[in-house]
Amino acid sequence: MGHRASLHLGTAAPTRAMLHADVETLPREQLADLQLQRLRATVADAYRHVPLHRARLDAAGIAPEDIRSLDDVAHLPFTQKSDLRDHYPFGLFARPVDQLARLHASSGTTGVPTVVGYTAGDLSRWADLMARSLACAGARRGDIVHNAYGYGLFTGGLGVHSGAERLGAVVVPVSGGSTERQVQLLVDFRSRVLCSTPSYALTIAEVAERLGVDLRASALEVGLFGAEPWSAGMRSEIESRLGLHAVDIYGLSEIMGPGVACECAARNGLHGWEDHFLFEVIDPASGEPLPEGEAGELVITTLTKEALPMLRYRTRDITRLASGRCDCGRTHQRILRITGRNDDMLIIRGVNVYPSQLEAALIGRPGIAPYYQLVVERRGTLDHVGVEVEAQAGIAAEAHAAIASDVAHHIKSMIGITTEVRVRATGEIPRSEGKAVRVRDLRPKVPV
Ligand code: DLL
Repeated sequence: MGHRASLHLGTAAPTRAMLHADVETLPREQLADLQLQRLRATVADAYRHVPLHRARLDAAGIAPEDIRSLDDVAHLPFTQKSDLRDHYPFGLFARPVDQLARLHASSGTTGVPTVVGYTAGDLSRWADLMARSLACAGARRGDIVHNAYGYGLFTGGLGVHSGAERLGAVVVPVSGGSTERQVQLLVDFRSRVLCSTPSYALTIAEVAERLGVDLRASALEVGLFGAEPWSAGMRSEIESRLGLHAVDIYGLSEIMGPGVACECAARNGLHGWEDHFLFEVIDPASGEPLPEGEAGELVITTLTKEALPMLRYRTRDITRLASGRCDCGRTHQRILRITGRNDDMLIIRGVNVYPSQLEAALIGRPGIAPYYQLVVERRGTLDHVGVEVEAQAGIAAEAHAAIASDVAHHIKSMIGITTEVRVRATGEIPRSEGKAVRVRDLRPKVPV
C-alpha cells in the first residue's frame, strides 16, 4: 500500500503547446465546411475506386454528388470489420498495391486477419496526427519518448514512433516485453514520456517496485495510454505508481491507428481530430444516429485517407460525443472515455455489463492489487461471471474470504449483478505486455 499513501509526484498537467494551433482551434463552422468538402471528395474517390462502396452506394441510390451537407452522411451505407475480411487482403483499397507504402494487420479471433494499407501521403498525415496527439498530451520536441507499444503488424508501435519523430522527439523503440530491461532504460535514458497500454504500464510499475527502483523519482512526466479500455481508478493507480500525468489516446487500425483522438490537459474526453475524420454515434441496434451526448456506437468516416477510405465504419466502441467548449481552446469534438465494445458486452441476468465497469468497481478496493480476470460461464440457461482478483502482497490467505465478500458486495451495489469473487495469491493473474486479456469466456460457442 506504500505507493498509494505517497504523494502523486509529477501528476500535475504539464503545460503544452498546440502543434497545429490554427486547425486545432478552427471555428466549428469552418471545420464543418472543411469536413463537407473532404467528405464529398472521399465519397467520390471510394465510389470510383472501390467496387464494394460503389455497389453499396448504387444499391442505396446515392451518387457522390448527392452529399450536400454533413447530415447527408447518415444516408451512406455502413462499413464493418467483416467487409475487410470478406475482401481479404486488399479488396477495399482505393489504390493499386504499387502505390502503397505500408501494410498493417490485426490477427482477430476468427483467423482471417484484417489488413490495412497506407500510401506515403497517408503515413505522413498519420505522423502529423500522432505528433499532434503527443503534443496535446504534453510531449515536446526534444523529449525522450519510451515507446513500449508493440512493433510489427500492430499499429501501436510504428504509429507512435513516426509521430514522436515528426514532433522532433527522441524515440526509444523498445516495444513490449523484457520489462526489467525497460525499467533500466527508463531510468538511464531519463525518458520523459511513456507510451504503452495501461495494463503494460502497470506491469512496468510492478517490476520496478520489485527491483527496488522508484520510477516516481525518475524523469517520467507524461504517459500516453490506450489500445484497450481503462477506468479512472486505473488512471490514478498508474499515476501514483509511476509519478506521471496519464492521458488517454484512442485509435484503430481500420481508420488509421493510434492518434485518431487524444485527451488534452482538461482530460474531459478525447479530442477527435475532425479535420481528418467525421464522427457519429449511432444506436447499435437500429443503426440510427443518436443526438449528441447519448451513449452508443462510434462510427467514423475518414476524410483524407487515400489507400483505404472508410465510409461510416462501425467501430463497435461504445461512447458519447461532446462538442461544447473545452478549457484548452481546441474546438474539435470530444469522444468520451470508451466504456467497452459491443462485442465485449456481457448480459448477466438481463443486466448489460462491460468489463470496464467491473474494473471501475474493483480497482482501489482494500486488500486487492489492480489485476483481474473475468471468467464467463453458462450455468443452465444463465450466464455466470466469476471475478478473479489478486490479493495485495503481504495479505494472509485467511483474509481472502473477507476480501472476496467485500468485493462481491461492492460490485452488487455499484452494478447490480451477483458475481462469484475468487481471491488469488500475488502473481497468479497473468501480467500484460500489450493488450490485456480481461475475459475468459468459457460459454459454449454458438455455431454461426
Ligand atoms: O489499438 C491502435 C492504438 C494503438 C490505439 C496505441 C491507441 C494506442 P487496434 O489494434 O486496431 O488499434 O484496436 C482498436 O482498441 O476499436 C478499441 O476497441 C480499442 N481501443 C483503442 N484505444 C482505446 C482507448 C489500436 N483509448 C480497438 N480506450 C478500438 C478504449 C481503446 N479502447
